Amino acid sequence: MAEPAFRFETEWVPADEGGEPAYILKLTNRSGRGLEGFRLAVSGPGRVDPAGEVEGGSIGTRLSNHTTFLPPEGLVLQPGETWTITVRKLSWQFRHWNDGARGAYLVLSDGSTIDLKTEPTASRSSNATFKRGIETWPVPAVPPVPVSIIPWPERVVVAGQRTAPAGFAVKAANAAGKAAAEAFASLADALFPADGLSRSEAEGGVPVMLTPAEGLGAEAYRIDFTGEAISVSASAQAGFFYGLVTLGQIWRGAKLYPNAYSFPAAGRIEDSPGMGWRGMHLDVARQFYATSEIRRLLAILAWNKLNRFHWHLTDDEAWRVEIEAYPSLTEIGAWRGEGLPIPALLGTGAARTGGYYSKAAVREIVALARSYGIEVVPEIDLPGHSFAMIAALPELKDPAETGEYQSVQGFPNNCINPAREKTYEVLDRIFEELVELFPFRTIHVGADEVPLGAWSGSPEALALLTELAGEEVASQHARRLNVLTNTHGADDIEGSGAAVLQAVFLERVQKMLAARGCVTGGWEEAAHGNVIDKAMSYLCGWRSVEVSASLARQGYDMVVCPGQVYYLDMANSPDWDEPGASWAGWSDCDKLYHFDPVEGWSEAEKSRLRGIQACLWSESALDRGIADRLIFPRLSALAESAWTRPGAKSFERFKAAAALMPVLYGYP
Ligand code: TNX
Repeated sequence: MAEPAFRFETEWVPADEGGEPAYILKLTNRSGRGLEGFRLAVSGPGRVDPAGEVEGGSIGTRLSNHTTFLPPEGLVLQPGETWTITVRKLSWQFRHWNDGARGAYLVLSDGSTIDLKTEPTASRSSNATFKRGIETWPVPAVPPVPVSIIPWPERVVVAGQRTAPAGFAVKAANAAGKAAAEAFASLADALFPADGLSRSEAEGGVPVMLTPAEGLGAEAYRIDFTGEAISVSASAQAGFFYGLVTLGQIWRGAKLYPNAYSFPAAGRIEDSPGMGWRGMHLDVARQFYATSEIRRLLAILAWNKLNRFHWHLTDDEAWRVEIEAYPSLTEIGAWRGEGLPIPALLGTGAARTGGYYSKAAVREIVALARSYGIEVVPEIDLPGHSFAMIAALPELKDPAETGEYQSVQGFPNNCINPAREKTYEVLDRIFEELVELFPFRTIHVGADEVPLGAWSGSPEALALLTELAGEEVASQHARRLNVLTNTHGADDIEGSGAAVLQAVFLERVQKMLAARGCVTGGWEEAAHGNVIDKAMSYLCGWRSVEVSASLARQGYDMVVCPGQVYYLDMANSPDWDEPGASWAGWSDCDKLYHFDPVEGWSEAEKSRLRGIQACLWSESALDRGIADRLIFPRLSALAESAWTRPGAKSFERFKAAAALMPVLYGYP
């Protein structure tokens, strides 16, 4: 193959080299002609924020992590020459191999573009091979328990062993059992298509009787092994389904590792979940995941007995769900690329990329999830994180707004305006369509990371703020305009004008949803102003277990997901060769498994615990090998923390069966 005409390399010089940290970008002209009048566009998770000092060139445009660099005036990059840019004093150091430029291209004077091959950023502190793909533990010769089950059940008393059945022929006695049998067959088929786990008696399937039982919770089940006979008792579809999943897991252990695991000949398993909310959040805004990927993820969640899918559908970078009333949301908001309202962020190249879920796709996903016992909670992130939404619907902004405020991720003026009637009119129509799509009637409205300076240049918002909090607060707020904030993590806005405005907004939004019979979800900042109805809402606590405890004490229902451990985008280790982020910390599977989400909580606080969830924010998930590495096996450790009572957990037992759990891509 011919040498590419341009070579692009980036390097990170960490502080521990003794000097100042620096980010170095080099463009070499390998073509036969001089290059002039061009710009270099780069993006990746790490960003060249306004604090950065650039040598060797200057900044042309910047939007969040997408930066274009201009060469020095009059530069003609001659064949064989290299143009070097050095950036110092960034607010955030790069810490992992996926942080630097992951996509780059040249924009020529006629507007055309040339994609540049972009190798991950090398670090002077590490020459270790970049890690991607899943690392887990091998199944040991002698596991601590004879049956392979994750999450571990409440009570397992099994004895003896029999040759694992060829597969199961599930027999249902009622409608719930029938639905569970069908869902299990489709799950087994989706995850292990060639195993024949679900098969007819004609094909050697061993009958499994689904027996209706009173007195068990909806997700509880009992399995009885008596010689050749296997039965699963439950009171509802979910219980039957989970009983079958447990049987399937035992079967796979015994089949794949017959010397390590066995299929019991006698005994009983009794099981029910410790927590009611066992979830995973997936950010499909920063990276798009096709319906087929979501389908597989749902199957994996079900195999882990997780029952909530928090679908983060919108953010600054994209709007991913079809809304018939406002087609521009997806026409404009679902795509990024050179020359589009949303630039080529997060390592996507010049070409237009992206996507959205049609209503038909959403319906299919929701129905599939339900058959697997999973409720889908859509998130429409408001009033902040709305750059894409505003790009599509500029009427959500005060037309007289001036100046700039910036979000923690470097998006300018990214909050829809709480002082405009139009805002509520638009939201009402969006909610109307969402409520129809998502039968669980729980809609998460975000409320995270509104910048301290939000709406400080909007006369309409300042007038409303004057009305609500007086002139002093409003004029103080106006002074935040054009002041750079959020430079070292999201600012706490409690007590600020932004918090007052956010609170009136949320109060109204929550009422709109409640009027449609919906529970409102929010990130912990939705508690600012204490305005949302606690009986019709829940919060996701992301800062720490302590913050979640204090919100529970105030009476909020809590889903605990602290960034340091339950954010799957945090890297598995602090090392450069490990992909992910580490702004909230890092956490390997061991740490996640042993983490106590209610450490130090009183009994009263615990009564507000709905459960826990893992969150995958997708800025770092630049390729699917990284996504795999971030999700697995940590997702299963979260699942066991949610289902299994703390006293019954065992990391040794978990590790021994972890390799049997299905994964998304299995890429190296
Ligand atoms: C914070 S914590 C966010 C997201 C980012 C994530 C990256 C919270 C509710 N919001 O917007 O994607 O950090 O880890």
